[in-house]
Amino acid sequence: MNDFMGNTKCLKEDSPKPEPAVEIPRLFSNRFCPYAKRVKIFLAHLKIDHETVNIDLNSKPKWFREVSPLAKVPVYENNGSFTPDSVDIINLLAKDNKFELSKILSQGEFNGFMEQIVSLWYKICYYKDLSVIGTFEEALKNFAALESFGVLSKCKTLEFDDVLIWPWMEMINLTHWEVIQRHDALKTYISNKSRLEPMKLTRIPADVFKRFASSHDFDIDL
Ligand SMILES: N[C@@H](CCC(=O)N[C@@H](CS)C(=O)NCC(=O)O)C(=O)O
Repeated sequence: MNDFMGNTKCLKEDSPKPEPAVEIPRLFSNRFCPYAKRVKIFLAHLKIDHETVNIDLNSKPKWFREVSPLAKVPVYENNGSFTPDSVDIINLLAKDNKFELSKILSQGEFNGFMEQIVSLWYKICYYKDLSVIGTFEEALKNFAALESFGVLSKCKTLEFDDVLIWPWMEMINLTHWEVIQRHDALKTYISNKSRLEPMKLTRIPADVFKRFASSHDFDIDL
């Protein structure tokens, strides 16, 4: 797995708390967390040098709630302040770097992606509920048919929507490659966006993802 994701073992229940980040910002992360990956994609795009501290989500460090009140990754630490939540971190980075965030998908279309496609995908892949496969494929097909997604899929540049949806698109392409192949807009999307540098830097190799999905070992291959 590319080192940009931070190929260091996760801190666990008894791991000591790291000293405050002084020279460069720090991301409390996890190599397999799609929300952390959103932030990694944006950090790569902005070329922001940073340190990565991976957290074991099965055995969280005792001090973790001090930096993350909901005990979730990602959390961005910079100059003594801690920002949780991928969207809040991305907005903060955009503001600090005077980066204009423009969207092609409407808020409703984006929410639909998260509420239908992403949640059904978790049901299938994590909870092995195969009864929703038909509904999942239908939702993906409807998303692929959106005019705005057609526009997004043809853009060969990184758009704000990509930062938010790519981590799941990448995983869906790994787990449901044959469904992607049946829809031109999805195929074009994967093909165009996987060529972008931030996507290359944060890529999960298929074999590593497979081993993680069957073991849920956050330190797999390290
Ligand atoms: N809304 C948060 C969600 C973050 C999130 O759910 N992260 C998961 C890992 S992918 C997590 O830390 N889960 C730990 C837990 O819920 O105990 C964001 O956008 O950053």
